[in-house]
Amino acid sequence: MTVAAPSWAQAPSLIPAPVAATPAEGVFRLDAATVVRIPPGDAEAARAAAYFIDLIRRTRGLELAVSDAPGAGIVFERNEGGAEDAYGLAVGPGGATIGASDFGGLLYGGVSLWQLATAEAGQGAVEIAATTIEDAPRFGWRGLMLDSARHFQSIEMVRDLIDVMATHKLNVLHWHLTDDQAWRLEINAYPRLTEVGAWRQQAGAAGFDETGEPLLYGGFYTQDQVREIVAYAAALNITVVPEIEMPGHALAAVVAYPELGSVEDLPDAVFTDWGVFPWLFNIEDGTFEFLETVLDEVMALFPSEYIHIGGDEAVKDQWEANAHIQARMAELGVADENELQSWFVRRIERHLNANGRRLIGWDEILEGGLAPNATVMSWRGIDGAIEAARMGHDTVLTPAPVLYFDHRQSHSPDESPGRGAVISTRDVYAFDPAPDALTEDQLDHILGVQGNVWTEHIRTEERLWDKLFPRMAAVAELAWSPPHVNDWAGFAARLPDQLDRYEALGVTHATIWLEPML
Ligand code: TNX
Repeated sequence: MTVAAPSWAQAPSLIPAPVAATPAEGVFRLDAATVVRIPPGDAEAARAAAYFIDLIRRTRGLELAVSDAPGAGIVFERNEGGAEDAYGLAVGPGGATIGASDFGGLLYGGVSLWQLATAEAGQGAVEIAATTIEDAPRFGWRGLMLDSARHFQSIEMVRDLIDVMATHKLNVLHWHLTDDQAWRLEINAYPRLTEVGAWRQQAGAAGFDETGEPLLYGGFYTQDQVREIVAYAAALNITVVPEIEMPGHALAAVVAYPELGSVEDLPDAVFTDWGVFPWLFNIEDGTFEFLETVLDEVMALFPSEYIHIGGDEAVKDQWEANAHIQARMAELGVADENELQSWFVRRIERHLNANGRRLIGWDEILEGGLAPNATVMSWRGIDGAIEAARMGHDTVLTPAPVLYFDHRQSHSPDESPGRGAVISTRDVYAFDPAPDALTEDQLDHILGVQGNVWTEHIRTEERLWDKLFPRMAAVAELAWSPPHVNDWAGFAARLPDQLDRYEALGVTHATIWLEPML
């Protein structure tokens, strides 16, 4: 593909920006009479077209007809041999053609055409300048992590988020489902995980109703809801990667089933406070049986290649203080607690691999020796990614604080609560996902880029939207667009249209992002 870097002034209003766009003569008028055409019997093209039609209906109020008969209009067609999720889009006076070899490409071609159709806000018919676009993603992992443990989001919010992710061409929802403060996933074999672990009581008087009964808040996702979400995501080319935290961030599970813990003296309820806590799973066979049973149910629900096992911030004090664990370490011949965590993770990896899945974990899984087939999610900067790639392991970049959406994004006193250090949309955009420290071959181990939204400070869904947008648009461009497109001025020029689209879709977004740009 020849790469003509569009100068930002004349680039089409697409986020993420395409690999190449060439202006052509004329305009295409999209109106209520426009027909969307799909190849007969092509179910994936039908789904991609249905999403396009849905976006047009929601944002321009037009109800477009779909047909599998040849003719003029918007044509979805199949090509042979394109790269994964790649597409071509040709807009001319007579109509538009979207060509791709796979479902992702067809879907994203439709998303791009929808963006061109919404470059001007407003309802009804629209004129789209003729153009030819060739496009393909830079990375295969274009992710967003949602922390549903610290604060619970309704299943409707999760579904809406998936819908908006697809408009950004993002394709991985990493779902943080367990932590010290809650266990959010129904597990049939262990009902107390959600009966006990999904609910919290606020400290002090706020934790009781007027009759003195405890007031609990929280919630969990049933397996039926999860199956629906996974299918909904798959229909938008999004893989849901579940995260089950171990050996640390385990308090909710340990409160529900105290025999899993490493100390006798346990809190009798799930914590309402944030931070790094010492509760770890122990290393008994029964605990591995528990974890493997949980993971079996998880694998049955989530068809993703990767299963995230956490691994972060496991302070080892309880393992150090436990004589039984120390004796077992001597038997196993592991030198210290980091090696014990490595032994733990390897054991879990064998179980996942035996079931045809791959293990991914936070970069602490490097300490004490990386499991043989593990993928590293680098959050403490990018050092973990560099180390992993040099060892020949795959890695995903999600460095704190720059890709951490729990941070405030402005100095405005009106902004909703968040972590102190301000990370603006511009800061996100400035992140370089190709570290100089790596050779070309090592760079191939970078699967992609991900924004993380931790929710300690994000109590309401409205605030969550606000923290996500428009910073998610910047992550989308880092993950999708080739390096030659990276240009803050160009992105900033395309951003107002993106905000109009958010408004048309009913997506709450921050406006204070403009502040650091002025
Ligand atoms: C660190 S990032 C954590 C999370 C917190 C986050 C807050 C990571 C793997 N662990 O438990 O929510 O910081 O920014």
